Amino acid sequence: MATSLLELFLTRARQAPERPVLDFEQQRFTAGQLAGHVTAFASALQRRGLKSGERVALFLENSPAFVIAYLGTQYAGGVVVLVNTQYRQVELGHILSDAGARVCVTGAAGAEELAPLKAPLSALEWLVTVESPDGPLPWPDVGFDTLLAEGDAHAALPMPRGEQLAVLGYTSGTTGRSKGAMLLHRNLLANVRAVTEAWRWTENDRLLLTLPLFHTHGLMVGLHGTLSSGGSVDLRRRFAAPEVLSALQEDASLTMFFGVPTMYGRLVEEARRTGLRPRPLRLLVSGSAPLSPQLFHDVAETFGQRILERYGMTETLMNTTNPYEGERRPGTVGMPYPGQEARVVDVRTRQPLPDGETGEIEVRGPHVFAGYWQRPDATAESFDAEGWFRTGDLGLRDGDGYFHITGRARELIISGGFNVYPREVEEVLATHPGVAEVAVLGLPDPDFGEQVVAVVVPRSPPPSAQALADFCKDRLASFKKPRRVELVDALPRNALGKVQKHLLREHLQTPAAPSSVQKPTEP
Ligand code: MCA
Ligand code: AMP
Repeated sequence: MATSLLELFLTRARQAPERPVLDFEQQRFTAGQLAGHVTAFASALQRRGLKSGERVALFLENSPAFVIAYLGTQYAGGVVVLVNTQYRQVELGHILSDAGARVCVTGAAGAEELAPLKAPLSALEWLVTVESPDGPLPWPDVGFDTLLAEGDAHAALPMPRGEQLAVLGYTSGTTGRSKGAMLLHRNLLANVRAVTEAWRWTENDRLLLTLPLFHTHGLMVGLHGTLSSGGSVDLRRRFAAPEVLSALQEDASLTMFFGVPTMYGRLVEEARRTGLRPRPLRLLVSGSAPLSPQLFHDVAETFGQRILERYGMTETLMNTTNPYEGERRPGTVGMPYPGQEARVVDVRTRQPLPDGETGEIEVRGPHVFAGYWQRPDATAESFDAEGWFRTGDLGLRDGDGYFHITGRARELIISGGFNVYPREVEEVLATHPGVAEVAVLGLPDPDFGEQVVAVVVPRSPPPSAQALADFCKDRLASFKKPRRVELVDALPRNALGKVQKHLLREHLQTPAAPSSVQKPTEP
């Protein structure tokens, strides 16, 4: 029995080395070729001194190099640290130093972004660069291909054990700083088994994957499912509605597409605009953010297919899914995957609630992570004595056993499937000289689901919305910048001094738009 997803893939690759597994732009990799590169990468890392349990950050776009470095790091016994490619100085400095990453695999732009962080990133010793950097770097670096050539593609290295740490996924920054969710090899394996079983994923499947690999949806659902089922993936650098629609129309070998609701909204628009219709696929999956029943019906009408919506988290991977066979119910996230549990509890008493009543969703099972990296306090707060994990999502289970997500207990904005923690944006904006006080919140957005809005008490002279958006963009990922800024005289606070964001939200959503609203120029 395999003890890791990696072992499952390497075993499959030995059994059927000629099977195509990965297509990217003009390149095709068979399972045997990919396994050879993974093994070479792993053995080269070990030769260069990487020890078991040491962290290797991937700050990389979708590419075969990402897949090789991801699996190769695990085969070398290392721990992968996933980093969103949009992250800038504030996020990079925090994540790479918190994780104590010793190596970072990145491109030329990534290396340039990292360079000013030489001092705070004291654990970082060397870089692997997939493109030649433009100038000198403050760390020694080795080219990706050179590293592969150093390694032995036939080395027989020890397999990671199930209890060993595989990945740190940074998430949930309620304090403004994200925490590393510790995912063990056995978590990855248990969840991918549950997902592939629930969705009847087989070696005959071919997935069109445009989601970023640095997040759970693309990586631990899309890539893991492909590697463990023996199917193949058509991996794209990024999502673009016209290209996806034409691939779905022309390529009869594709059987599945996974996306966030923003992608489906754009695909429907593109289909209506062009009159093009995709061929029916075996499976369309949506997740990472709520899929509105309206969009579910729009896809059904335009594509003739009922999307399967599922619910997951970085800490737990996939939690619940609508049925593959049986009714896919819009506005719900279905039931727990096989071998996993979910329940709804009262937020105060923590007692389980009857069906139909709203509380916090908790989950338990072999897919649930081992805790937050070096944060025993945060870990203890997130679990109860019986091992139930508090998701921070509010919802209910209906009489037929379908879970519905109705809100969030924690402050979180989900914009186009990317998470934005208001506190992190507030902390950055508060350092702007024109800002006396600031509150950040999410408001509905037709494309991204929610948009980031900043309410600012200005100092004189008041800053422009554009100046504040640019200020954020220089320091944080661009998707976190406010798309709307409102200047106010004071923030509403309760008796304890806490900003009453619900009042701000109501005020901002009233049709008579206040005169002080400013919009940064759209990108
Ligand atoms: C890009 N921009 C955004 C977003 N994406 N702004 C707000 N929200 C966004 N999601 C900004 C960029 O910063 C840029 O601004 C401008 O929009 C255009 O950038 P571009 O790269 O062209 O964006 P895009 O191609 O239009 O991207 C939209 C997208 C993307 C394809 C929907 O956001 C995306 O890939 N989302 C998927 C995220 C995902 O995989 N989430 C799963 C997390 P400027 O020009 O000013 O720089 S895992 C998870 O949630 C759990 C586990 C689960 O259940 O799956
Ligand atoms: P992340 O921290 O990036 O892993 O995001 C996880 C969060 O995304 C969950 O806690 C939910 O709030 C949200 N989420 C994921 N899938 C869905 C879904 N299908 N419907 C609503 N929210 C979702």
